[in-house]
Amino acid sequence: MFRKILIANRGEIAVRLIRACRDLGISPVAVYSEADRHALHVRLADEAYFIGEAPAAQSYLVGEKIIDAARKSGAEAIHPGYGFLSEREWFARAVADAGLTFIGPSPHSIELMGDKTNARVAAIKAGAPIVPGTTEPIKDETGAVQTGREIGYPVMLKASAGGGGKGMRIVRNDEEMAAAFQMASAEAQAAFGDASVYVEKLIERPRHIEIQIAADKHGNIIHLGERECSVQRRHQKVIEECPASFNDAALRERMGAAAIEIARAADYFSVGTIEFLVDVERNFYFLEMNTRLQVEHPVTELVTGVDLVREQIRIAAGEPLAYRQEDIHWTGSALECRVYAEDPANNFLPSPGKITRLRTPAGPGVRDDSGVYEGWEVPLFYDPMISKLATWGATRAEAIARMKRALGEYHVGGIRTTIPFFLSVLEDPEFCQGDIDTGYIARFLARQNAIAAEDASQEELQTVAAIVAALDYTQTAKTSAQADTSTQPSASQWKQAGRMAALHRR
Ligand code: MV4
Repeated sequence: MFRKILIANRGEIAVRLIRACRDLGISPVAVYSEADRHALHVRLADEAYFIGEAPAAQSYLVGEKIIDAARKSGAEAIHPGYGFLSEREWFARAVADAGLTFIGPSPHSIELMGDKTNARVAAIKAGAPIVPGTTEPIKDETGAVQTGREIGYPVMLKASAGGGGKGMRIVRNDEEMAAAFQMASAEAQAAFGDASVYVEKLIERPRHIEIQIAADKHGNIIHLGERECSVQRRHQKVIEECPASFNDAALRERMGAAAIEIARAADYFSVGTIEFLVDVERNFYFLEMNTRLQVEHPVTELVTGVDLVREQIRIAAGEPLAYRQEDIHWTGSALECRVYAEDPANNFLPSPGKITRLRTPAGPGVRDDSGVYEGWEVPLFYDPMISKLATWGATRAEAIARMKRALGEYHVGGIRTTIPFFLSVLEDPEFCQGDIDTGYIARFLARQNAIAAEDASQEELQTVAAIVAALDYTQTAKTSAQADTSTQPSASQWKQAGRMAALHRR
């Protein structure tokens, strides 16, 4: 086993990796940029190396600086976390060339799965279902129309080099195809430097379900069940859960088996995730593979009891998996909310700044993977996620109730966070019934906006009523004074006048 590991990341995931190192008796080494001098991960590590200016392109994305820091510290391995260098095949190769161990899969697996059409070919080889469509890029508009007809509309154009929704276009008929093909190609070229586009059948109202796998360097592969990640906003996951509320043991078994075969076809070792779309009839289709530890791994850990980071480190060190498939059991239900320094009342605008007060939730079934502390300033240079709040319950309803309890305890002063947004989602009957798909959040926000607009027009009406009533009261008072009677305004008139005063204070 390694004696020292360099952690090539920041924020909550760096803290999570440091904790795994401690549990294994390994000394954790941090790296930090100018903006992270006082960050939590730097404080918790045994040593920390400065790697450059705040922009990630000058620090966390510079492989050479990170490998230099590893050499200086005497670390034997580098953990990339997620994002940054985690899925750069050249970095995995450079780490190996420096005589160090990359805690992740081989450069070959990263490269293979990085290309979506290659990944589809690997899935076919594995005998796994893929979304009907092409495994070769489309040549021109004529080819696009022909393919659209063959597959049957509606279809989706996707960038071969893509992911994350860029270069994607829905096409519903021949007439739309030519323009959509041009747009998708141009977008793919701009975003990935590769204009290749392929075609898939459009899956309407799909769920995003992913299978966690773990594979060692001795050919053993297991799956750890699914996570439901359908609750997304603009291709960013917001709430994840394990298990998926619609799932059952039989479907989990089939999806797990498909995921294992796909991992085998990619000669995969390390932990990894196979993404699927699941349609309304519960058919599942391979989408892509993520060749890294994922943000949402804690929900799987809470339900299976497996420490995925520990397994990932053990695998990198060449040890066999500590579990056989029959050792994996799923108990209860877990949810995760990604808490962001963003203002949900202002279209999720980033809200960096100093955390002046911090009270974090705890108690039965609560896990808070945080990267911040009171008095620290959230920098504007990186992803503004400040913590991942996860809860476990014997049932999904209990996990939801505990999440509400935990969010209620959570107080972050000085910056805006997405905590109030989560509280409103957890009150939504559709969410609570598990009635979710990848379009859920867009529909939820549209509904909320409609309610807000209705409230605003109601308030306007009340304001007009208040002005009319107040004018009427002034008239009445004058008349009363003249008539020398002791007319008192009614309680409701006071309320209206109060509303008018409030209007003037705005
Ligand atoms: C799809 C799809 C429907 N049909 N493919 C979006 C990101 C990219 N990785 C895959 N995506 C989708 N591919 C077919 N053939 C719907 C989506 C999709 C989506 C997928 C997963 C999570 C959220 C999503 C939100 C919108 C669309």
